[in-house]
Amino acid sequence: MKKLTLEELVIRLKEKKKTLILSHRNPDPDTLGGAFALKSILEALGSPSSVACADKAPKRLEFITGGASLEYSGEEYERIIAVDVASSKQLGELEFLAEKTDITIDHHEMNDRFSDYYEDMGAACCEIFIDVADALYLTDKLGKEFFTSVYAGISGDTGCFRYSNTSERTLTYAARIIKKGIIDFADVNRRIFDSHTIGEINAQKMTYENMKFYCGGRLAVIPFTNEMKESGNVTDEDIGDIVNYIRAIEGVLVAVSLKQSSKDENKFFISSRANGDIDVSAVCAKLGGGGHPRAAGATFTAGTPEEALEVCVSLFSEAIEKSGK
Ligand SMILES: [Mn+2]
Repeated sequence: MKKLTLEELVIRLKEKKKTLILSHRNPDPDTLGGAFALKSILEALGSPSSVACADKAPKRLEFITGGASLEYSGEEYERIIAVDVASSKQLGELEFLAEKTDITIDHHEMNDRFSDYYEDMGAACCEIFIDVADALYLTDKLGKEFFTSVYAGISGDTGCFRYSNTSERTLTYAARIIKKGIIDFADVNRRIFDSHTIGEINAQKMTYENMKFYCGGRLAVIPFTNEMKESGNVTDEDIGDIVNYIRAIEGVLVAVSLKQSSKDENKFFISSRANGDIDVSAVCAKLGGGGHPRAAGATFTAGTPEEALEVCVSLFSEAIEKSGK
């Protein structure tokens, strides 16, 4: 697996090839924004491109996808590029495409590097596509779709420029985009952060009724079993960013949502967030996952939801106790 420089990446992207772009499972604004930004770039360079993802895009992110289906058609492609995908597992049901992936463009510290890769540990993977467009002298030629996608990814991964990953570069790139005057950035922010379906509101209600606290209130966990999802009429998509709600509770250092898989009752998904200096990606790595120090996830197997909760509580409690916070 070769580490590419920006120059090498740009040379590879210039090759005209029918391209499949992959986003990570449970897609967020950064992976979709990055994938569609890359699609704009490749099409400007004469390469027809499609985006695929194991999961459907949430409705509120259709402004990025344009409502396009992200289902993998099984078609043959001359090149596959993964965007914002930290490990082959993150491809979900499209994991079988990992070994066929030519290039991965990513910003996660913990990355499996399952293909040749270009990485830059910026706040959002989408920051990279401004660098790529600059290097290709395309920045002035790309239109509203490209800049809306990039802005969505940057805003999404920085919590609307509130998280500690926000850098001078993040703000400079956002300012460059806003200065163009061609995107409705307030609308993008509203769609990402201030728009919820009834299902999401039901999931929030269920979260406040069922959240559990450990470590003297420093660890908050919301377990979602299939039984709960069914009784509350809540889908996996509705639970997507529920972890941020318990993260907002005063005194909570680590917030975790633990979701039982609808397809396999022994499979569990963890989504974790840290408020302080606790590395949740190191905890998730112990379960085969990864991510960023303050936002990470993992998928693991357990016999029952109770057992999964125990594993999760013991690992995160240990990390909190060790941190001395
Ligand atoms: Mn990202």
